Amino acid sequence: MSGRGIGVAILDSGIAPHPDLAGRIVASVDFTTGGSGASLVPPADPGGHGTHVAGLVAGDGTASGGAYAGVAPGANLVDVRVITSTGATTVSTLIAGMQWVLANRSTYNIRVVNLSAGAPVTTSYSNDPLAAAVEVLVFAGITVVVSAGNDGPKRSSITTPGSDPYVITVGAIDDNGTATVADDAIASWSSQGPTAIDGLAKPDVVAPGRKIVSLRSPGSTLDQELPDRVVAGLNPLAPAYFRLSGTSMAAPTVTGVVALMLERTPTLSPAQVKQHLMGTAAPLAYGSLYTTGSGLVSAVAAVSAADQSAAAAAAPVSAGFAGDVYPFLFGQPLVWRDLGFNGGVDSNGVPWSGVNWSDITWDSITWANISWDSFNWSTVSWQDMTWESISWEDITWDALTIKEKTKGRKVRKGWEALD
Ligand SMILES: [Ca+2]
Repeated sequence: MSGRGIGVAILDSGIAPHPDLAGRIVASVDFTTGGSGASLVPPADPGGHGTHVAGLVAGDGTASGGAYAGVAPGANLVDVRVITSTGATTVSTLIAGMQWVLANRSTYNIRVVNLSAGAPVTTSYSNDPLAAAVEVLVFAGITVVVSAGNDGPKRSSITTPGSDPYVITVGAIDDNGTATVADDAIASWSSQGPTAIDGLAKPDVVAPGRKIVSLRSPGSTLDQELPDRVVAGLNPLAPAYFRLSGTSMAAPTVTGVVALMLERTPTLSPAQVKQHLMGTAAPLAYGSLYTTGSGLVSAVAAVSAADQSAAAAAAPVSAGFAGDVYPFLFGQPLVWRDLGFNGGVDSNGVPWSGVNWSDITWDSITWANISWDSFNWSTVSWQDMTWESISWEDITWDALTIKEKTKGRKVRKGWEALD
């Protein structure tokens, strides 16, 4: 189990060539230069952030004798460069990257996206263009993993699109550099729920995110700004690793676990992936629903749970779609955390185990019949989604028009040097 055959899109600052990723960066595109970004470019990471993230997902430890390997060392990486060398990006750049992922998901078998970035929540997720964009990917069958943000310990500091209910939002713990959980603690800067405005329970899960060693991009911005973070591998004359802290580092660990789950059980829908991850996460003695969510992700338990559900996962694909849209079907967020939630029944009194997702329709629409690629979102009134009431600028994405509040709106100003 290594994630072999699974395509993982890294929406970040790029991925630098590295011995630990040899032959597995299957495509690179760059949206940071203002062009269409549709053409392939050589792999590179002027920022240094995306390479670190990519290594946590899929590094194989070649340059460290296996000491610093990622979670899914056989997975293929798709480098979607949407963050500049200084760590900045815009809503429209991120959305352009996601659109490319949607259009090219079959070519590279992209099953999971890692987005270690976010912006402050300024509106309900139902009006938020980044949330809309990640939902399009989820509804297309792509699991989206997002960092919670580094704005803790302030309450309600989860960033968007981590604030979206369909993505898997990952907070960080400090594992104190040891394998035992006895000395673990919440990372103070890990963003906390409930989400601003909507009040949703987030993060969904946590993973280690403090002082994490992964791949170095020599000469990149982070490499130059934080020379004390360089870590040697087998060759001390050419240090191949780098130490960083943040929920940016926690999310790709979960993304790697998702790749393993999908290798084992390729039919899993994003909703099933999320259910298994949250259902098998280890509850923590510290933290709370709003700091650590369902708890610490357990790769072995999550992959095992996914495997056991193989028969269920073979059900028609509409089952997954219906699960994804559950909150809109029944008017409340689906809480995956505990199947005993709400007395073990859904809001209609139906036991969770008895819900036959494939029978669910919404306004007489069978989800299986919808092609999300060509779906005309402009005809949908979805939870009072009133794009027009906000002063967005148009971003055309196939049939979906997403409006951006101001042209060039910054999602993030740059990286912080957390420790
Ligand atoms: Ca520990």
